[in-house]
Amino acid sequence: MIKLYHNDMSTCAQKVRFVLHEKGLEWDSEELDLRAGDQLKPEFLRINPKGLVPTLIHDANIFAESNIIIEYLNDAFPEPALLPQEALGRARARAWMKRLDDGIHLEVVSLSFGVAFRHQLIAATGSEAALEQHFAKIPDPYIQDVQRQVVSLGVEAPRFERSIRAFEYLLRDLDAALATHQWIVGDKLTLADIAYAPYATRLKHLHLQGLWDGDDKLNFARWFEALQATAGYQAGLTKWFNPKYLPLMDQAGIEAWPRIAGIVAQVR
Ligand SMILES: N[C@@H](CCC(=O)N[C@@H](CS)C(=O)NCC(=O)O)C(=O)O
Repeated sequence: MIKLYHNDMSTCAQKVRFVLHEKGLEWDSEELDLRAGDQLKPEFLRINPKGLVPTLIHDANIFAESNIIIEYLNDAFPEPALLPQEALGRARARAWMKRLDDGIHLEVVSLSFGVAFRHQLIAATGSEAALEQHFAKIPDPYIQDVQRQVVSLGVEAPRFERSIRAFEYLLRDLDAALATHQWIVGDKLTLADIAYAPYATRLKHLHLQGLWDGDDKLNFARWFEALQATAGYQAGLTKWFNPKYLPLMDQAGIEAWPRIAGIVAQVR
């Protein structure tokens, strides 16, 4: 039996649901409301002391960390294979996935909260003191630090500028990788494509298509179109898009774009 603790719009949960679909697996859903702080309640912290989704339980074993979870699912349920058979392709896919854990994930937290989710969090907590109490309860010190910086200052936070630069460099590298093959590490969809799907999607939801709309990232644009058309993307991501979040994200992104375009112009 597989049970997934997740959230509809969580980037890390999106990739796990994508893989569950690709593998044709049945799973039980435990959805957490992250703005209401479900992830910080003692009953969930007993399952994942970091207070993060996704968390997966399979045969009474608990797995945290989305990249570990999707590799586990790929090993435990080998068909269809979502990593190349040969060593080089596997290493390349893992290198791309590691880049998410090494920094890009924190940058997407910075981007999402700096542009949009800060408005929800400020409204949900209601006062500076309650907001600070919320931050102090986040067990992961890196996520706590990023949220604290960008929730108060939004797109003007110094931390925010770094996030935009990181995404500009990432999209450049992805575009170069995609120049010679259809998917990130070859001509078959792999865990690398699935792991990056939520990050491209988050940029789109934040109305930041300007990051790749020009002539310089056509390979990335083609890859993202193809990815969105897959059944796994629709089952793992589209089906779960929260209609209450999308207008806020879109509108906040439109308002943030002039500041973001200014940062991008400095590094292009
Ligand atoms: N490195 C972790 C990151 C997990 C993570 O940051 N999850 C977010 C949702 S994408 C979360 O649970 N956030 C809780 C919060 O916002 O307090 C992974 O890849 O699973």
